[in-house]
Amino acid sequence: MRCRKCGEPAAINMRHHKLALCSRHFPEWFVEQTARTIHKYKMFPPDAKILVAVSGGKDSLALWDVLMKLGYRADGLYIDLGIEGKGESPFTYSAQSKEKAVAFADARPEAKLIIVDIPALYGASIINVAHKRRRGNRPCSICGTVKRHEMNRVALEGGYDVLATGHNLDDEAATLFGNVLHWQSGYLQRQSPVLPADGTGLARKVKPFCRFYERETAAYALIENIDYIYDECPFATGATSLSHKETLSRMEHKSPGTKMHFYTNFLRAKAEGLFAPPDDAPRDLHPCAKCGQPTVAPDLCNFCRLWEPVEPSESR
Ligand code: Q46
Ligand code: ZN
Ligand code: ZN
Repeated sequence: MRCRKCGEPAAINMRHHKLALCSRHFPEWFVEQTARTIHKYKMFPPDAKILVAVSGGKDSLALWDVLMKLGYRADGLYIDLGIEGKGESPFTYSAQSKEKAVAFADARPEAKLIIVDIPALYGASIINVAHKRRRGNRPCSICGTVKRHEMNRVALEGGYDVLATGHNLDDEAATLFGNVLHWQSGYLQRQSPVLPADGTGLARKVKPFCRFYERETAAYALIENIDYIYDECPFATGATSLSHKETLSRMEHKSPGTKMHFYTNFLRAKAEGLFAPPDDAPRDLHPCAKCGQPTVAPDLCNFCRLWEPVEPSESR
């Protein structure tokens, strides 16, 4: 297989695009495609101040790298959740992923990395909190609440115009697949590469890699020598989203482009009014009594309630 642009041996063959590229032309194409996605979905203007959520994984570090190459003012945010291995495992997921994010920033003089240390700031890791709430084996929903809250907090406090995450096409197609399987119409309405700031304290959110397959972001990270954490969080194993990814990957193998069509046709259909929220959809959001972030809960938001004493009903 030869590069379509120069005829040198190809580093990657993208069957769905009918395009093979070498290790020189693939990164160029990848950066250009990101710029096209940002433009296509009107994600942010050239002078936007961007906060990139970095986990130490390939997608988020590659996104930060590409945004800086495109000349954006982009700072990184690493949230240290205090996740270690499971059971007796010596693997320390948070420590190792933080190391990758820090090394990435240290190697680039223009990169500013903000680190939020959850145990230091709030007095407990998400695993401690999950144990306290009797959800030690399944901390993901607590973890998601903490990450969303802290990303939003830092974006607002830092005066960022937009919060960018490294979700790729495989992530988005798997989420869509799960939401369709259960006809989660609320989630389907909100699944979008751009969520606007809503004026009530929610930062604008964008996913500039939403049209890249996971193997493309991995290839970019590899070719550009971005050192990232290969291991997944120990709690990711067995997640439903992984089995959805496997199912979609089998379909993709038989019919290249399946994931891309599934996701992009959904976005097109939604733009034409499918799953659009009714104009009078009730949104009873108000500021949390403690942190001020918008919530539908009566008093404290889900995040602030995590740090409150455990109710007897929760510890049963
Ligand atoms: S980090 Fe957190 Fe994920 Fe680990 S605990 Fe679950 S949600 S799996 S993306
Ligand atoms: Zn080439
Ligand atoms: Zn709150």
